[in-house]
Amino acid sequence: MSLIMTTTTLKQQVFVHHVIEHQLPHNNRLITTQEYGIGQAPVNIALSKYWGKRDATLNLPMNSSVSISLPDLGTKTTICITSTQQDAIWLNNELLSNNHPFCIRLTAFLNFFRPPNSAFQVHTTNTVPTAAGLASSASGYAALVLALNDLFQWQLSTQKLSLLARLGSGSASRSLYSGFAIWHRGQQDNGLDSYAEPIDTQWPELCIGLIKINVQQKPISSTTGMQNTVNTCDLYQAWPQQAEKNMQTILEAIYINDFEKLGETVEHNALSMHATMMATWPPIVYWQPESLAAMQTVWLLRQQGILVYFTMDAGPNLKLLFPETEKPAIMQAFGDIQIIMPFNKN
Ligand code: 2P0
Repeated sequence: MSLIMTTTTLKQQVFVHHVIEHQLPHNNRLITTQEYGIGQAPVNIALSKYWGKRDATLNLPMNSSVSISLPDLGTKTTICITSTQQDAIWLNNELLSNNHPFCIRLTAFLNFFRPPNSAFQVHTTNTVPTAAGLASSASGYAALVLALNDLFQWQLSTQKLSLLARLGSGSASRSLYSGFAIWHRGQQDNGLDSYAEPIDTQWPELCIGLIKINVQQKPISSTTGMQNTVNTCDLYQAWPQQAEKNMQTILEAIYINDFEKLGETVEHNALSMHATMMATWPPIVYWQPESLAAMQTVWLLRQQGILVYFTMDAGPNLKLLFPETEKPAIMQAFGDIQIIMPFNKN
């Protein structure tokens, strides 16, 4: 067991070393830092999903994925170095105990960058209203990596920051960018070619609607859930190929602003991912009765000629996609909805 743990850690350390190269702290090298570092990053919603790892140690995905970031919803993090014994981590202005799962995961990540005999003080605040029911590990690790880059003055490229964020949480690789982003699956075992890049196109009419069903902690984490799916779901064999195909279609739709093509593929992709979750053993069902009711409302609206589609992640909440022209109809059908226009600057 300890041998496995050691090998695992080494593999990650080698990865980090390759990404940061000479900027990493060494025992006999003076580390220059700013007094503190700041980072801010948006949440992102996958249009074509990441579900399953080809390497769980380095968070290397089975398939590429495409996302849209939501401006103004995300995480802001400040970090500094202290001479105390242990890291001190504040989440939304609350000091967490060191055995809190959030701290354990964060501290393990910070170990890759820790100067000798030092601890970090981290203040992280989610600008995602909890009511929106959006996951924040993606924006969280992206903001943390940006804050570390600022603290240590690494001056890394965004592509390299995306690699580091991915090590913290796969979907964080996409949260370094505004607008659309593509996270490349990569081919190499060392993980150096699995990073996200921005897609240089805008879609000003595109609206994302957040429908809150339930914001309680999910029954099973994405990390565990996707590993169980890979290990026990026979349907999963078809997933990586479908996901790559869906992603190509979504990219085409984005480039030519074909809303129907985008919506159909996004919704099909999400439901296919949820089918693999349900066919996992023990089963993973993130849906609640209200999730299905909201889906049925979407399907009914489409029958009435309204252009609206949904996507869902590892939770019961729906995210709607629709063009601006459908806003009044959507607001009428779903009272409690938060609408975001990712490319609308006001
Ligand atoms: C996504 N999800 O593409 C998919 C859709 C959830 C469903 O990325 O283990 O929190 O930290 O790499 O990134 C959630 O997975 O998992 C996720 P880890 P992560 O957005």
